[in-house]
Amino acid sequence: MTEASRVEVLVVGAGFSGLCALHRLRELGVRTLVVERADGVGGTWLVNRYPGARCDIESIEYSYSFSAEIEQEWEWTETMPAQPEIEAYLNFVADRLDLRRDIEFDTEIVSMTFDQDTAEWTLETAAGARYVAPFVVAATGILSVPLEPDIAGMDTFGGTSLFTGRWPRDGADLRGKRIGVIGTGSTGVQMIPVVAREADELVVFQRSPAYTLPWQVRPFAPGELAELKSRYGEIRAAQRAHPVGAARLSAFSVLLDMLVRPPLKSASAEERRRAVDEHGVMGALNWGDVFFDIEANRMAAELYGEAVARIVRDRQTAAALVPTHPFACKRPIIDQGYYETFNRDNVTLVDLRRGAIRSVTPSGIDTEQGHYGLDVIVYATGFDAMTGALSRIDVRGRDGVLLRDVWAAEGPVSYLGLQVAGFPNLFTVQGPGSPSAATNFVAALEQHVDWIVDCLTYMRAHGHRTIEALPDAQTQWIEHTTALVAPTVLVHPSCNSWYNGGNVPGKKRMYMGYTAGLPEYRRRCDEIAAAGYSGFTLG
Ligand code: N01
Repeated sequence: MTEASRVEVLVVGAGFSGLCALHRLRELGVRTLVVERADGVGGTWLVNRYPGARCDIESIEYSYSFSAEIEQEWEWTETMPAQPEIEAYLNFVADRLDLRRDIEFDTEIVSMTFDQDTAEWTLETAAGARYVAPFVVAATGILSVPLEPDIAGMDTFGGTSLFTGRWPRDGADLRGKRIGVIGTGSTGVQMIPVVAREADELVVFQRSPAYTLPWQVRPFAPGELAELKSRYGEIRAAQRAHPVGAARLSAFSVLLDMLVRPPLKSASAEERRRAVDEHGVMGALNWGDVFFDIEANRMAAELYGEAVARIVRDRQTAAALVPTHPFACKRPIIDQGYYETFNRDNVTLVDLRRGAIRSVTPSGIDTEQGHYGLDVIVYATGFDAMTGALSRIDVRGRDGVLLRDVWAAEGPVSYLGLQVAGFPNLFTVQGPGSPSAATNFVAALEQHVDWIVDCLTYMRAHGHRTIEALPDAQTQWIEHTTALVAPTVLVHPSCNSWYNGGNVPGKKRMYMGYTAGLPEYRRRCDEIAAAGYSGFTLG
């Protein structure tokens, strides 16, 4: 057996979270190593390089706040950054902070085992290398495990099969081809307008239509970024105080603003019509009761259908684009010309609710509605979110218990989204039950990393070697996070989203976000730390 490398903290993953953790732990003087499966930094922003990939939070907020120098030196070109720019930004950060010397790339962890006697984790890679560390920070990402469907005949396709979650590094030439896209979540909605412009023919295979709001992304005007940078302190302070960790316009802030809007149910017919006349699909959904009242939500969906029908010329296509699941149960989507794309002559919508996919054939896709000949099939079919990455690793905690078994039996439990009871010294950045994907991911991960760094500082100062979440504290936390969403449509039985595990066959359903906002979450985390880490046992 090969000699194990020993460090104090092993960080798994070199995406946004892992890079931040490495930098902050180094500042603390902790010997830290990052291991990363891919050959570069960036995590999900390295591999999701499909055409149109873009963030839906503004660049100046979807970026690290820990370095004033980096804030000033990096030049964003657009209000909302596209994937290549985010990838370049993370490479810039890695170089600027000289992070690469402590990152081992092409290193895939397949098991992590906690030894109760030595209070250390041993991690093994796919290639058989071993690492031993008292602490592990799982910066494994919340949307890092693509869900690839199990459709009969997928491997028989004679054309090119592409997966948005592992898009070819050098891109794919889609010009002049007949392209089929399966999936109309955020990814599909982003890529469909872009692909339609390149393709000879585009066939969209839609199982669930999306609610999506039109958005204008634009390059910064001359001097605009410099002006924003000149008051970065103020911008960060506003972000910190904002429930979603992004105070400027974002997909989340639009939802938040809706909460304080008047109820749809008491609006007059004239008010409803005017909302759609003046604000289109946005006007249809922009009512305060749609989050809490399923009937109001259904009424909003009806209005939404009217708004879509004003954009999409073909009546059957317009009707097929109207969702039947509750608005807000899935993540808000913003788009650039999505509905207009269906007015193009080279675009066809296949509504799979009228006849499902039977199989992939050597020449295309066979559905109950007919066969579609294709040169390329793109699978934009989502992720095994939040728990997917750690469930694919054999994570063995106390008494050899497997983390994936705990989550399969109990649901995605966690205390604060930072630790799971029975898995001492394993910190999960953006674990289930934390604000993570219900907020600006970067703001949320910085808060997690800060908390972990403070916790390790405290443990050092007090001579503790282990920290472990207590089962009772974990249960109470889950009860709290679950109670927050109980009165909302987020948990309605007709809502199958990755937020509640409903998109993965067999996954135990539980809403995985924390919805009281980042400031409230930070307050609770800080209070727990100030009380000597209540709810944890320190040894
Ligand atoms: O995944 P999704 P995504 N046959 O799960 C369909 C982030 N993100 O990759 O709903 C046919 O939302 C599935 O249909 P259904 C963001 O957090 C952010 O699009 O299961 N269809 C659905 O339409 C987002 O929420 C950005 O009926 C199948 C689609 O595939 C998250 O990533 C951009 C199928 C999956 O939608 C995930 O988005 C992109 C099958 N067998 C992503 N299996 C931005 O920042 C699945 N589907 C803007």
